Amino acid sequence: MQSWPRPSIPRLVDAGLGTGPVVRIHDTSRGDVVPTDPEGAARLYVCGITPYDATHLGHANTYLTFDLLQRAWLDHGVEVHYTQNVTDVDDPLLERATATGVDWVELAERETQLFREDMTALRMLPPEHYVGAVESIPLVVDMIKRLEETGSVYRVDDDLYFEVRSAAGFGEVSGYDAETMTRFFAERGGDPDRPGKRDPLDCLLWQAERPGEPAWDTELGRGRPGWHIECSAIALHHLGTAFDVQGGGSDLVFPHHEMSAAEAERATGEAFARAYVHAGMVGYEGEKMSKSKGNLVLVSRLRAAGHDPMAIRLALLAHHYREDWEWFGDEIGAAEERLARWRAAFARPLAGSAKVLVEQLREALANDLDAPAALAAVDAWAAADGEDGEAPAVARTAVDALLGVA
Ligand code: 5CA
Ligand code: ZN
Repeated sequence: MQSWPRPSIPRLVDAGLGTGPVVRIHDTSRGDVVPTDPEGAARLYVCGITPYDATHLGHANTYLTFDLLQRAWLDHGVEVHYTQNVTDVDDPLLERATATGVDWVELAERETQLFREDMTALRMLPPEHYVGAVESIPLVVDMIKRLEETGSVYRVDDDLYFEVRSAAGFGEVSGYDAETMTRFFAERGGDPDRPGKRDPLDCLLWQAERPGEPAWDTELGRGRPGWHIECSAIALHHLGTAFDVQGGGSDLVFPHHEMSAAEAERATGEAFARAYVHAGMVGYEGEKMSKSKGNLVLVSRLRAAGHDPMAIRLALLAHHYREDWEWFGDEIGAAEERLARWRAAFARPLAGSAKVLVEQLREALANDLDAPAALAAVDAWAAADGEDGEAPAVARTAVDALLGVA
């Protein structure tokens, strides 16, 4: 699939400012903030959208988290290889297409295009590989065949299931107990009660054709991929094993990231990712913002109402990425006011020391992407008088490079 255009990103090292520190980030699996240690280049996979409705602020918040991570890595001096998927065939997409009388392919294409436009407006770094589930079916089939060779695949009717407990590390991503796993599995697309399964948590790898639903002819028969294997197969193909970070929102901790990791580990005998990073949930009207509930604040609607995408970015950055928080609407006004203050400060002939600001920004980001601390540092710089007598251009460049706010 086509990705979206890459925003310009200045290199602070070229401005004589050296490089940033080692980036530390919270790994759900270890339950702790840990240093990332990319060997040469950092490899990042982030779970992409299921394109049946437009980008909302929850999505934007999750993708912004991994945009910041990439900016911190780039500033540290490592290259980044970034892959993101699009779940362009799945139950909720097909259900929405049927309910609205739209062709499912058209629906997916339209919403994916709107997502690209929203990501471009928000100056999000694009993935190097932006990959759909449909175009990845051959990868999925290959991976299921590898799993079959390990003896951990079985049939229920004509569907194929993975024995999750055949992976030694199953359970280590989330750390959840059996009861929590079962509850989330049932709530988030799983089928714990299906007769014929060996373990309630075993997950669907391949779904045989259902009447009226799309299916593809493959060596596994006519059907379509399950959800978790989609991300395992795409990530392994484009990034290899033991890549640096598997990312997404915290609603993907279990089952999605647990299952993807178990499948990949069983198929390759190696770890899937080195760290699992999860952004908090953005809520609205008292509940998690979600396409299925319809309580959405769309990025495209905020843009159409004339809000500067950089203010949308700032409104999200005001919350630490791991926080669960609720959108009330007045955040955008506060962010616009902050953006105006910053821009006025950048337009001054002389300003405070940019070196101090750059150091504070780098430390804040390297410390588990502490965006609120970074915003506070820019606020303080903008409020200080210009007695250091420096041109504000360096500070502006740093805010652009590290926070993506132009
Ligand atoms: N296609 C799958 C991932 S393979 C999927 O979860 N798609 S999604 O469209 O439902 O979500 C896309 C991304 O946005 C996921 O990383 C998800 O965790 C995140 N996300 C969804 N809702 C919210 C929310 N309310 N707040 C924060 N992040 C969210
Ligand atoms: Zn995924």
